[in-house]
Amino acid sequence: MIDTPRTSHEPRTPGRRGRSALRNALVVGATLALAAAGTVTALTGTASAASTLAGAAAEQGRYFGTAIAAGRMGESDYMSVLNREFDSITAENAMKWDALQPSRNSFNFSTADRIANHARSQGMKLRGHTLVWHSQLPSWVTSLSTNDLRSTMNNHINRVMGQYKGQVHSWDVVNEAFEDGSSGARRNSVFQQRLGNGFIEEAFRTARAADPDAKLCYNDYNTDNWNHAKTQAVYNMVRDFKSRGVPIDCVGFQAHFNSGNPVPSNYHTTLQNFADLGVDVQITELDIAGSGSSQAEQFKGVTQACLAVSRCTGITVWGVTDKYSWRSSDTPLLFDGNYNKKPAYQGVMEALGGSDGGGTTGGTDGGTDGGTTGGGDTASCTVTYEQTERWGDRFNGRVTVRAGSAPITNWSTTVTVSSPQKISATWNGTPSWDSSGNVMTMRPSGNGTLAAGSSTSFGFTVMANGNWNAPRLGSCTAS
Ligand code: 9MR
Repeated sequence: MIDTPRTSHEPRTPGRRGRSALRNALVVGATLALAAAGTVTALTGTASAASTLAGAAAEQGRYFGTAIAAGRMGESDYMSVLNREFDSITAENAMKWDALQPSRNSFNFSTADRIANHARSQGMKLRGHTLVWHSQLPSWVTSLSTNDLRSTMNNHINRVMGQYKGQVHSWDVVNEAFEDGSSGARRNSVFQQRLGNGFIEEAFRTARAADPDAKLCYNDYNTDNWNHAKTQAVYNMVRDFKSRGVPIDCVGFQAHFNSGNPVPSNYHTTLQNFADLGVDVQITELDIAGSGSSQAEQFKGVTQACLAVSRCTGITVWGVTDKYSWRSSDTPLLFDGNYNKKPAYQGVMEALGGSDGGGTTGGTDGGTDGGTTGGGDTASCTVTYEQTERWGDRFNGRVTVRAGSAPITNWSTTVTVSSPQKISATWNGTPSWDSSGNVMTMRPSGNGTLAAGSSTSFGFTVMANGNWNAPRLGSCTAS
């Protein structure tokens, strides 16, 4: 379930063999789908840039994720932006110790499971945050004796990683174990006090045994500037772990930036130096206080720094919308409180080489920021996906396109499958393809008119080739 990161940035154009395999799959799949579904549209090959964060990041061999709050999962705008734009989820709070083991040996996975199930149903990856952390730690833990704390820490890791085994691509095994400032010292947490420096190593060894397929990360903040003592202290620990064979696969850079702690000019150097130790690096909690073009430039810079480091495998922003950010007044995210794309979004997309994508599902009022369409009387549409049939080697999907509160005369949306999946047939729409063959842009067959609130649907067959993840939908653009 772990994707192997690509180590170069050349476009994923299928080679000669890939192309002919694709053509064969199309012919076979088209025949099968003909029997199953009637009309089959011939497939053509027009290029178009990906129009969502996840789609554009995938073109660069990266994931693009967000933290989500379980309590917001009932909000349709929140969910449609989540499902459209992102392909990896981190639980903002639901997988922390106080949420999962509020009292000794009493585990409660229900909220975290809802998040994990959502990720699975959408074919998204899941990041695990976090196993051992001094914060959001119930008070019963802090009063344990040394031996009790050791077995409790290991038990917590085993139970939680066991619950999500095979689902979490990367776990933050230990979070924020170093002090800020110039000391480079370990943080004086209960784990440090009782178990000493060795608790970090012990946590990683336990974690490796609990889920050998998950990537094991050390995660921290204020480790972005290469010259900072904290960065050096974490680097020295990772170097020591690698030299002694302590299992560590990745380092998470939280990347909470503001004017007092701006994106450093040596950020790329930091990421590259860690990667050179033989670990992946991930940007795990990105948010940047600010607005407008200055915020956009910083988001662009961070994204470029990740793309410049082949072992930087993905970016996670710390929330979907400014209105639910842990520091909302800083407006640090990519979507404003009405789910309009901000200049920061365009900054990330420019770095990823994606197209802005145009319309969003909108919020409750009209979009204001050029590339978006909102509600009101502006033409808009939303898209939803469901799997309709499944066979031993393939499945059929149906996408329903629904007009917003105004009638529309045309629409388009994208469906992205993940390699080695291939879309082998389509019906009730006119598809075109990007150069990878993984991103299908679908437009109406003939008349694209829809009355306000009414819907139409198109369908397609996906040859699974062993990958049963749901396809990802891009934005729906209407006129
Ligand atoms: O965003 C999280 C917020 O909702 C919680 O109240 C807070 C409690 O500590 O944790 C926030 O997330 C933190 C993350 O788990 C670790 N790095 C710093 C994040 C922002 O504080």
